Amino acid sequence: MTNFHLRYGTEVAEALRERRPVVALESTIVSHGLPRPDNLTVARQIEQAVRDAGAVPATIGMVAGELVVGLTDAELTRLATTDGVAKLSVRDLAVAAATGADGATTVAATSAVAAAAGIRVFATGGLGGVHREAAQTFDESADLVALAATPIAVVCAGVKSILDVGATLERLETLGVTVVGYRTHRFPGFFITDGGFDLDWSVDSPELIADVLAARERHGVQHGGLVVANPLPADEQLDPELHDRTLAEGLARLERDGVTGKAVTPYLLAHFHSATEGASLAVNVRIILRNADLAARIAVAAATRQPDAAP
Ligand code: PSU
Ligand code: MN
Repeated sequence: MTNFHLRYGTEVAEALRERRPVVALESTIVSHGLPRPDNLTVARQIEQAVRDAGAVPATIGMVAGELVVGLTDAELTRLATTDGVAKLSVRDLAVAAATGADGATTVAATSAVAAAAGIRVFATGGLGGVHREAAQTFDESADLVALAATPIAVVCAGVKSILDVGATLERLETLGVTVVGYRTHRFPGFFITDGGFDLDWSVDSPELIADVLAARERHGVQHGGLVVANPLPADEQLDPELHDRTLAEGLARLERDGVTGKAVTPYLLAHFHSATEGASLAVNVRIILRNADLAARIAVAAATRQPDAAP
């Protein structure tokens, strides 16, 4: 029978035992969010960015039914390069384990597994959210309700404009998910620096974000996720005109091809990457690496503010 306990990478297990900084990373971005062969290269670069900033990367995924916190390079390669890797949200984890599947974890599943493993910081690209036709389709990412229930800091560049950004922010508010801008009062729109909506809170340093985590833990008041929205500098964003054109075309094709369910997000991402001839990919990679760096710096600061270090 498959091992149904979490399996930790050697380095991750050691770091967690010694209470050194660890950053969780998701695998859906690798298997379903980025095109091959760049996806594997980028996955390795993300881990390196975490290391360069002084933390240990823990990429989370499922290999032959085993839920792994800290994939080996061979396992990462397997999830990045083989066909038939399942996209796993929280509700899929146990079925995938029991059936011995290979799977990549979304923001929802990665957050839940990371929190169970005692990891407090997670870096990703963009969150899932409320889709544009959600009033008819009810298509809202499980990332939102998972974050409502999971105490972890998620560093991201907001949500992609393939979603309804305003509705996503409203739902995050309803669900009690804290959202802070990193050095901004505007919620970023992933490829574009400004997603068009204001934020209540802006924080200026990794240390201050670590203080937010420490305050939550010491208050002992039950909390869900802390979204740290880290925008790309304006001169590095995707050309807004190209962005708008590509988005309109992608949404039209989605409807034409009748794509629904969990295939929607990967379909739109793939359209961006092919239609912009790599421009969106370069921007995407830059976003993830910046988020990995910031998450690692938060984890480093948080390691000096452990929950049980309080008097
Ligand atoms: N948004 C992105 N890139 C991604 C994803 C979202 O900009 O790769 C992935 C993440 O893993 C996220 C998932 O958790 O898609 C959301 O999928 P859905 O909308 O089906 O919940
Ligand atoms: Mn969906």
